[in-house]
Amino acid sequence: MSSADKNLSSIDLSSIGDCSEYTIGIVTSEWNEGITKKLTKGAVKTLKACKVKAANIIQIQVPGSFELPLGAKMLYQEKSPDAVICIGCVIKGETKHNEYINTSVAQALTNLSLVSGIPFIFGVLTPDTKQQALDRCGGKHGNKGDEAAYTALKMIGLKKEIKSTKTKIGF
Ligand code: DLZ
Repeated sequence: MSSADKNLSSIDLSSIGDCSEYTIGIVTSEWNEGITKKLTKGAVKTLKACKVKAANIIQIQVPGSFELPLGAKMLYQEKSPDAVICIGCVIKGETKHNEYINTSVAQALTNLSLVSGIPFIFGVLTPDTKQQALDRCGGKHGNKGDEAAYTALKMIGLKKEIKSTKTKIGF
């Protein structure tokens, strides 16, 4: 099924375990604020639906998406969360600025995840048009903020599952 036919936020929260002790950081970019606020709202709603306590959701803002990795690193260093969700929206313009920002942020968040061992979630919309962004922050393609939160919780659960498994993995 193509994404045009599917509400991407039809996610099954019943597969998520007990999240009541998780601490989650959310870093939101102020650029395209009308969109990033809706994405953030969706992420918070999903975290709360999975029993993450409001007091354990730490939210900060950065000026633009390019600043997401550093904001996320600062939050990680100061607050030791179980995951950091990074939310932004970089709309394609007349120049290649969007490509530079998106590539840089994706690589930096990948590096942060691998070095730290906790998930830094790429909740950045990279649309060609504002309408495509609106379709993905509570429109016809759901809310990618919900999915970012879901992904964070799934990855924290995976880490706990691997840690608690009694059997040896591999040879
Ligand atoms: C400069 C810029 C432009 C042109 N477009 C966006 C955008 O669509 N979305 C976004 O999140 N940020 C944008 N920025 C700002 C950069 O992310 C960054 O804040 C500045 O280049 C300063 O480092």
